[in-house]
Amino acid sequence: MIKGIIFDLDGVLVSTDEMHYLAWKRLADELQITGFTREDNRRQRGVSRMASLEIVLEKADRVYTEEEKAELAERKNNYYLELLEHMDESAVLKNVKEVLAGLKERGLLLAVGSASKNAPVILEKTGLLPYLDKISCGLDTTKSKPDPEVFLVAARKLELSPGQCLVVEDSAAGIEAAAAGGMKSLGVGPFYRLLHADYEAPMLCEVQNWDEILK
Ligand code: B16
Ligand code: MG
Repeated sequence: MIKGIIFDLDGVLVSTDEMHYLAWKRLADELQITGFTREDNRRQRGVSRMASLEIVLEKADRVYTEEEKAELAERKNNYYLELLEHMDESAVLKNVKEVLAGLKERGLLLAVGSASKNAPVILEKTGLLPYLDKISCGLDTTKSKPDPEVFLVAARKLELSPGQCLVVEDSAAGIEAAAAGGMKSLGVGPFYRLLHADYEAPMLCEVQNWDEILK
């Protein structure tokens, strides 16, 4: 029986994907990388900052040193943080707070399992913190999805076994990570049909079969 739910953040609870895209695009433009597209950005969903940078640099016409890559990742993050400054509760996806409150009422433990090192800031700015029992994010982990580390850390913080947890994700890397960690998954978001999750819905607020999913 499911006792805890681990939610990915970007694309599941809040909409930050456009801000990530704009920040990476600004960096790509500065590097005169012309072929960076929204399709490339789709592949960046759920993967770490450094892995996302590698996707941008696939189309570069030169090789970058590790030192240069660290600077580029930091530069992108600064652009992203500039965009986050304007973030507020309006970034929360439709009816997410109501869904979280309903799940809490059922007695479930709720956590975030996000690759983002900015997860605590985002949760604070959007008013989502009070709805969550624990946070596991890029600050707690060294391996990025599809490695299950971020979800295993979340389960440990909730004091549950992986089999007692459900992961809600919008990325292929995240669904793979859930399976690798021995957790059932619910795929949501624009690509939900492509994710091969155990359960699926276009958005969190459109999930109809919670009884079946949580049994
Ligand atoms: P940061 P999630 C992920 O968050 C994003 O989907 C992904 O695009 C981003 O590269 C990653 O966080 C790292 O974010 O640069 O803020 O540390 O979907 O796992 O909540
Ligand atoms: Mg995501």
